[in-house]
Amino acid sequence: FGMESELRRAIENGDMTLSFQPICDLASGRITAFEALARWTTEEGIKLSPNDFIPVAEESGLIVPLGRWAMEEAARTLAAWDRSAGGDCGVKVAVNLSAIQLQRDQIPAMVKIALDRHGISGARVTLELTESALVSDPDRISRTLMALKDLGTTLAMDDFGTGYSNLAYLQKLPIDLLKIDRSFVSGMLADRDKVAIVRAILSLAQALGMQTTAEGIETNELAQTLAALGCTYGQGFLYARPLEERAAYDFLMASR
Ligand code: G
Ligand code: G
Ligand code: MN
Ligand code: NA
Repeated sequence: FGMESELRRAIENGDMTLSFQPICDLASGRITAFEALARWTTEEGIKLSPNDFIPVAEESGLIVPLGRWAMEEAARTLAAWDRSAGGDCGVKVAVNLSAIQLQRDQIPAMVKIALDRHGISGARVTLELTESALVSDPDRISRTLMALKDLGTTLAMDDFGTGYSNLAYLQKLPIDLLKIDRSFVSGMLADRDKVAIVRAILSLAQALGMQTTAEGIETNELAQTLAALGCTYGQGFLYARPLEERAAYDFLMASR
């Protein structure tokens, strides 16, 4: 079917790229990581958003090669930034993992191969999972996440609060960080219900010994409020939009 074969080709011929959006320590403003976000420019020059093609990739199973490509490309980019910086460039890279990938691929082996190929330590990588990854076979997911922790990676729960949150289960898994979904963060200064939800997530994270990242920060006031509430990291247009590889590196260097 059309989009499927085009997607397969895009992965092979370089029409798929990664953009990088900075994640900052809210207290210091320092960039601590970049989230790698897939971008597809079709042969007709149309830019497709992951929201358009990730679902297709998941339904067709192409999320497995796409996910491998993204991990590989993220590790390659970090190694290139380190070389440019003449050593550890000082940031992590965050890579999104789809629930379907976790079911269908040998994720720890896949991640290890990409890290080894580019000489990147697992401690430099955050893996962003969604709550939907946790609904299937608890024992299997638990083993997979433990193996990813053994590689030294940080595990983040993406879009937290929007999916199925089995809190008892969340507490048993080696999750390091909750990413508070943008839908709760943006507009929260004018919405007491959103503030209540964000506070509840922050206190849950604290009780479970997890760090937090607020997504969708567009104003300084919001960044300051979230920092005062105890949120660890922030991400959003206030800091930068997702940037191409080179622009992200320049942005990082200019921030130091
Ligand atoms: O970059 P943008 O906001 O358009 O991303 C939309 C969604 O697509 C985000 O929720 C993001 O997590 C997801 N996404 C982006 N890149 C990847 C990827 O490489 N793999 C997976 N599984 N999801 C991705
Ligand atoms: O779900 P996930 O966090 O993986 O998605 C990240 C996406 O959110 C990126 O595609 C990015 O373009 C988008 N995004 C990042 N920061 C902001 C922001 O401050 N405002 C809005 N509206 N979108 C954002
Ligand atoms: Mn994400
Ligand atoms: Na998100």
